[in-house]
Amino acid sequence: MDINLIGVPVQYGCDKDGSQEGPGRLRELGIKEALENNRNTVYDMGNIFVPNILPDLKYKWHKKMKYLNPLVEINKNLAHMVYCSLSANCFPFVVGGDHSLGIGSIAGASKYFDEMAVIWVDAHGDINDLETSPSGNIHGMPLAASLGVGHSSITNLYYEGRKIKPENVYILGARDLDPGEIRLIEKLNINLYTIDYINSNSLDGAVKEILSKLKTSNVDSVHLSFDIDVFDESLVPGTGTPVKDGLSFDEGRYVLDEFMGSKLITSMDFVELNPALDQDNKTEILCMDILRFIGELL
Ligand code: Z70
Ligand code: MN
Ligand code: MN
Ligand code: MN
Repeated sequence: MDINLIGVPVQYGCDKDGSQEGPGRLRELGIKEALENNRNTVYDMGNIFVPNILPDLKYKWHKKMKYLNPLVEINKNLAHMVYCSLSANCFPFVVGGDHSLGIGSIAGASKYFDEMAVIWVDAHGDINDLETSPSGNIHGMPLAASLGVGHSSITNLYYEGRKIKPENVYILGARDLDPGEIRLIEKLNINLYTIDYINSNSLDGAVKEILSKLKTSNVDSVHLSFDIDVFDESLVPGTGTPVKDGLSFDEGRYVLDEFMGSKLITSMDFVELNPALDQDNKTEILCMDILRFIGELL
């Protein structure tokens, strides 16, 4: 398959310096070669343009949502790059950068497909709106925005209206949800597989249930949004918000093996590496191991 590698060197969504170095660092470490093999050709489409905005200006566009207008512009461009990639029969592989880029990748992919599902693999739900967000950081809002909940500049991004239906959303690995996120997940009846659920049932059971629901629903595509903070904090010091009790390396590989191996996945995000926070290159080495594994599955 042909893969379009799309970098989004953005940190405005997490408001923590360093995430913008993710795509560049992963290129230095050979992300293109990691994803490429006999079956795959990787086209490095470069980075989506990210303007330089001084931190003093973060509230210039909205009193709560930080860097709103720059993030809208970046995500609109990303959405179009994802849409054009799919239109040319190329798999969009989007590398962050922080998770605010999920707004653009889901907008672009959902415009191309009729009925898209989203699997959100993350320690967080990223399903806050501007009212429930404790931080004003837009990387905590992409899933809500894609469901049509939140500020209209992000819910109507790239095209008017909601991008995905709640019954087509699957959250896996969550263990740091805000009260407002739990309320919205319950209200919309979103498929939620928390670490608590996984520990009292099984990871295998959760993954198999997601796959069986996907196969029996009428979805024609699945976007996999993978936040590396789903891994346990001990494995990923180089991410903005490490959280305890996360997945082991083997569990992360298992999840990817099952999802990518199912051949249902039609686009993907790989986000939240922050090279500036890494310790002994631990996180970037893990990322490259995971990316080589993904390359074998694509
Ligand atoms: C919190 C918020 C978040 C990632 C932190 C945190 C969100 N729920 N997402 N790190 N990747 O600010 O909305
Ligand atoms: Mn996230
Ligand atoms: Mn659609
Ligand atoms: Mn996260």
